[in-house]
Amino acid sequence: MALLVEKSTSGREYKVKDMSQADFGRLEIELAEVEMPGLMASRTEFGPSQPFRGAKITGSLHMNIQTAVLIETLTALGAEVRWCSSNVFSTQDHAAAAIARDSAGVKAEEEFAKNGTIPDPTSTNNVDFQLVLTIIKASLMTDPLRYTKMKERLVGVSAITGVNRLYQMQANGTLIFPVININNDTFTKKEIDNLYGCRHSLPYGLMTATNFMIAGKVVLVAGYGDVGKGCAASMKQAGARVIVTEDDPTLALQATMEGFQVFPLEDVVSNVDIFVTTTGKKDIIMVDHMLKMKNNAIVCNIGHLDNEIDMHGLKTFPGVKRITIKPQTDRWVFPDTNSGIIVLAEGRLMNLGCATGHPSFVMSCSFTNQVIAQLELWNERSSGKYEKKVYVLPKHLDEKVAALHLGKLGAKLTKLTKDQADYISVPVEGPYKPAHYRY
Ligand code: NAD
Ligand code: 9W1
Repeated sequence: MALLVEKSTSGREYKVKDMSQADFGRLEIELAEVEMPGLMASRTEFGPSQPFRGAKITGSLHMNIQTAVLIETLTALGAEVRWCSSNVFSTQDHAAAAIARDSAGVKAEEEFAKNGTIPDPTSTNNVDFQLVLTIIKASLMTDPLRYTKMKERLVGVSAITGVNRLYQMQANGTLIFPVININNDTFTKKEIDNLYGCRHSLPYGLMTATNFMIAGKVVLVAGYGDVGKGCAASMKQAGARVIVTEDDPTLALQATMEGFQVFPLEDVVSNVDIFVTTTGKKDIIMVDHMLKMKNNAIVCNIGHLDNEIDMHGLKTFPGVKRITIKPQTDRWVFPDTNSGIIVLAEGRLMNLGCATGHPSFVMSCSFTNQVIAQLELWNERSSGKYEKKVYVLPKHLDEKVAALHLGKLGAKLTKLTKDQADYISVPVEGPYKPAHYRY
């Protein structure tokens, strides 16, 4: 495969699919900017002092419109940025083109995204690029420490996925840089992304896939954590009768107090019109359940990867027929009954497969955490504050990210007097922790 790396007028290298989409990308970036107030407020607050002057920031994340606004926030604060798409399917070519043209080195080539390896130099017919690849390969053979040295210059990493692996590296002493982890211990990630992101994109995905009526139907939401709460809330609002499944009695109680019924899947499987999994666990809806479902029941997952729905059991069920209505919407028909179910996004996250993921406002909350974590790591690079460990974002920065999003929504905070602030009527520590602290 030919891999042609080009250079923009300012000398940045890029590889994108279609440079002619840059103007379209710019227009959608401008729409997203207004919806990403935390990122824009960061530009206003930090831009003038150029805190990232001299910093080289490199990222790997879905190269889409929201990420483009993140990249341009980092450059607005003085950083030199290079980006690599993390996934071929999530790359938006117009976003990549606008970034390559205007802001940052971007490599959205499929080869690296697919395999995570440096391509074989002979795989390209671009002589310059062959040379670069050959040099990298050769230096890896003769000087394997080269990249270790590079890593030692690293100031730090802000991470949102792969966090378990980073904790393992910390435990066995192989972590060679500080990490700030923006995960489910961060309120403005967990509560906004998981709850409100999914409350928004579950109905969007369902309507895009089939546009079946939701009002009056029976929807089962498996799991009543934050994702489940968002899903149950939007289905209720759309007029569905919602059943929740839970194994945690506190959350089961909470679901009932919100007016939802709580039953095990087995008890209700033949009465449900739409199944949504949100548990983060595996093997939630198995092929034996599917056999008992109503004709054209919708089965989808908005929880963890593709582990919640038994796609293997379905695919290998003797005599089952798959009818692809359109990409991401399949009707699976069982042989004896001729009754079928509709599986969305092949059992993977339906809000990404059948909808366009979280809205910009939601991503603004997550990404503002990234900016603040990067600033913290860079500002403290010589103070010794951050050792080669994994840190969570301190609460005051979480609060700062939330505060940066209030203005756009017309909200104004109450200020406590010093007296009020010092007055403590309830103990702050207790055995109870909200669900998201139990990870
Ligand atoms: P959470 O831990 O708050 O909630 C999961 C809930 O499922 C818990 O309350 C748990 O008791 C319950 N549960 C576990 N096993 C169950 C089972 N077999 N039956 C019924 N209930 C069960 O987690 P969360 O924040 O709600 O996230 C859930 C999953 O969604 C995670 O894997 C997360 O990574 C993913 N997620 C997806 C998106 C998206 O856009 N699709 C966004 C954020 C998070
Ligand atoms: N993230 N910009 C796929 C996204 C994969 C993805 C994932 C989002 C966004 C949940 C973040 C097919 C963007 C991202 C577009 C896309 C996520 C996993 C976003 C929702 C979370 C495992 N998790 N997210 N927008 N892929 O919507 O960055 O198109």
